[in-house]
Amino acid sequence: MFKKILIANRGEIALRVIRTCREMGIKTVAVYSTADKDSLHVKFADEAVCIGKPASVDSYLNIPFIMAAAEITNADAIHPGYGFLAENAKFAQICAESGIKFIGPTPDMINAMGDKITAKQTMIAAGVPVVPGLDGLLESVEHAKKSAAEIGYPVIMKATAGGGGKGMRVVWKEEDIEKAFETAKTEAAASFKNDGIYMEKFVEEPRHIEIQVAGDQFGNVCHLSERDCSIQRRHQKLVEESPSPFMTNELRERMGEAAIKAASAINYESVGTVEFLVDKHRNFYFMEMNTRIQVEHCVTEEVVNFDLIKEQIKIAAGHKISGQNYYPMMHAIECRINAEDPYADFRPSPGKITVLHTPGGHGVRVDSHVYAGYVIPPYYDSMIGKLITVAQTREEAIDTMYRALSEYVIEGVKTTIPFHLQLMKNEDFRSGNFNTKFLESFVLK
Ligand code: MV4
Repeated sequence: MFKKILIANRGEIALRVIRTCREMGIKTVAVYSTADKDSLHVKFADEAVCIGKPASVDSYLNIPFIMAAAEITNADAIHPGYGFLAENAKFAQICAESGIKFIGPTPDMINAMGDKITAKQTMIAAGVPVVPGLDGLLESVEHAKKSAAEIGYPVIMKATAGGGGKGMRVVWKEEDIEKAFETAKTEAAASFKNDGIYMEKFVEEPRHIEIQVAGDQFGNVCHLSERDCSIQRRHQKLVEESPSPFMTNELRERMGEAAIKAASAINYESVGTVEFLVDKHRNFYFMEMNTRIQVEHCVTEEVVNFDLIKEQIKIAAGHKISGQNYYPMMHAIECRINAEDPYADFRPSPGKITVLHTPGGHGVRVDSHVYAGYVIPPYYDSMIGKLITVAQTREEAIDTMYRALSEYVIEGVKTTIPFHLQLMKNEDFRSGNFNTKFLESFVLK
């Protein structure tokens, strides 16, 4: 087992990793930017190294500074958390070359899923359902028109280097193809330095349901059931839950098997997530695979009663997994508490938390790095923390969530709590009647 892990991240996920390391008897090294010198991840780690200025490119994305911090502290592994360098194949490669274990998949696995056309072709070969569409890049406007006519409108254009929604264009009729093709290409080139675009059928009003998987270094892969992440706004998830209210035992078996096929196709090692679009007829299609631990991993931890970070570290150290799948025994919901003003288009609201009272009690978990007097810096994402509730039924988990949200007191910054309070009382949400378009028509009172 590792003796000392450097956590190349900040905020709640850095704290989350430190907590598990402490339980496992592993020493921890925090890295931090000058903007984060008073952060809890710095205080709770055994050692801490300042790696630069506030801007991410000068600190949490600066590979040479992070590697230097690992070397001077004699860390034998690096946990990347999510975001920042978590899916950076070059970083994983440099770790390997430096003899420091990257706690995650290999660079080849990251690359196999990082390019979306490659990933889709790999999935087709593995027998995982994908959205019908063009196999390869769009070569020209004419090619796009011809492909769309074959696929049938509506179609969607996506960047092969994209993911998470950037550079996508939905096209409903031929006369809009040219403009969509040009803007998608320009946007992809600007965002990803790769202007490759592909096309597939646009699935209307889909749900976003993802399957948590784990694979070890010996070729064993298992799934840990699903999370429903359909409550999103501009590709930012706000609420996640497990099990999905749309799930059936039969669909879970089929999606679980497909997710295992997806991960096995790239000999996946570590914990990861296979994202699917699910239409109203319960047809499901591979969307992308996230080769990292995700923000919403906690809802899975609560329903299968399993520490995913511990498993991730053990797998990186060469531990064999049982190969058995895990099924939800409870219902868990997670609300992301962000320093944003839900009444002003979710505009970021950084600043000092002057008063803080955190909810507790039966069935309540709070994963957060903030405290009274903490200043949320404007340089990073605006997450204050995650509020997770767990109960025997979905209805009880929602009621516990409403109660816990009501107890939360955060003064000094605006938060997404008023949004979540209203959502927990929304009849469509409560009855499980929602998809990824739900928030487009949600009006905050
Ligand atoms: C789609 C789609 C409909 N049809 N692909 C958005 C993020 C990126 N990973 C893929 N996305 C979508 N791909 C086809 N063929 C709809 C979306 C989509 C979406 C997906 C999941 C959650 C929220 C979403 C919001 C808008 C669009």
